[in-house]
Amino acid sequence: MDAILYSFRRCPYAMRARMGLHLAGTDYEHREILLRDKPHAMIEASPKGSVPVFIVDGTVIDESLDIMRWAMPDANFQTDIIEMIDGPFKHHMDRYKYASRYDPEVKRGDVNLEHRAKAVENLALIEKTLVGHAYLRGEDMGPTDMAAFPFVRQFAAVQREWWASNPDLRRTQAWLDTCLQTPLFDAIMEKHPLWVPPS
Ligand SMILES: N[C@@H](CCC(=O)N[C@@H](CS)C(=O)NCC(=O)O)C(=O)O
Repeated sequence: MDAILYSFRRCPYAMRARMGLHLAGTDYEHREILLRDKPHAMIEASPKGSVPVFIVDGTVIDESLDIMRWAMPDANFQTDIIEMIDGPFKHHMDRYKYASRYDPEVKRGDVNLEHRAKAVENLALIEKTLVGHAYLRGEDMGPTDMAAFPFVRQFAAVQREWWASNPDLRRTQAWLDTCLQTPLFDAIMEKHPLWVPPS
């Protein structure tokens, strides 16, 4: 099998893809890229220009969930959670974290607390799902945990003290900490040098 992954270390979509591929024991060439300087070879394979892009035996898979499905064909995703994370949660997180990109009146670096509150409302689904167990579907990390926690990690990192002290998200906080401490997460956060295309 001949496989290549274009990836960016801190991208939550790329993280979920790397977790799937790692668990499946897939042997692939890791090509670390910069979002502001995407290699031609990646754009040629996937003109939409987002990471991750996985190319396996000539087939291009350029959606993170599809890469997870390729790596874990038996994975049974909790679709209500995935849709919340990729839909409204991501929407509100971006507007909370990067408020100035969405409103010219806002100073760079300022956050939007209305969008933060909406994102917290979205996370109530995770908080509720975690009642009685450490992960979203029991005592073992599953595909939905892997697909979701990189985004919650990004959200938590915007205002760490606020996140850690929020009484409405106690189970989600503990779940995130547990996910971050897994050997799987360590493995996929290994640093790679930037890929230099052959000249
Ligand atoms: N729906 C895509 C979204 C991937 C995505 O948006 N990745 C971001 C990085 S986290 C990206 O590459 N954005 C393009 C850019 O910033 O130029 C997937 O699930 O793979």
